This record gives sequence, C-alpha cells and structure tokens, in this order.
Amino acid sequence: MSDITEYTVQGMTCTSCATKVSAAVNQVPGVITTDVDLATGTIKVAGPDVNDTAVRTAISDAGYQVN
Ligand SMILES: [Cu+2]
Repeated sequence: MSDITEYTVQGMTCTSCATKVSAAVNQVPGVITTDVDLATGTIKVAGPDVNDTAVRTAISDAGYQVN
C-alpha cells in the first residue's frame, strides 16, 4: 500500500510545466508515481516513505512554488 500526498503547486501552466515538476519529484527517493493535475494545479505523490521536505525542495528547485 502506498501513501499519497497532494501538493498545490503555483505556476504550472502547461504540460511542459507538469512534465518538469513530475520529473523532478520522481527523482525524490521513495517516490513511486506522481500525478499532475494542471486544471487544479496539484500534484499527487505516491510512495510508502516519501520525505515531505525533499518533495517540496524538488518542486521549488524546478522553479515552482509549492504550498
Ligand atoms: Cu509550462
């Protein structure tokens, strides 16, 4: 079973942004899948033991602001 955490990301406006953010988050240890929803500006991150701070850092390093 995996835990899913949803983050709200500011500034994702197109599929290119979505790809960038999900690629960055996929690099975080423990992340199994990511699911970006451009319409709502959210990303769902699935994995059993994902470090919250690492996900936030990955998103902001990719150039986006995470709430
Ligand atoms: Cu974009």
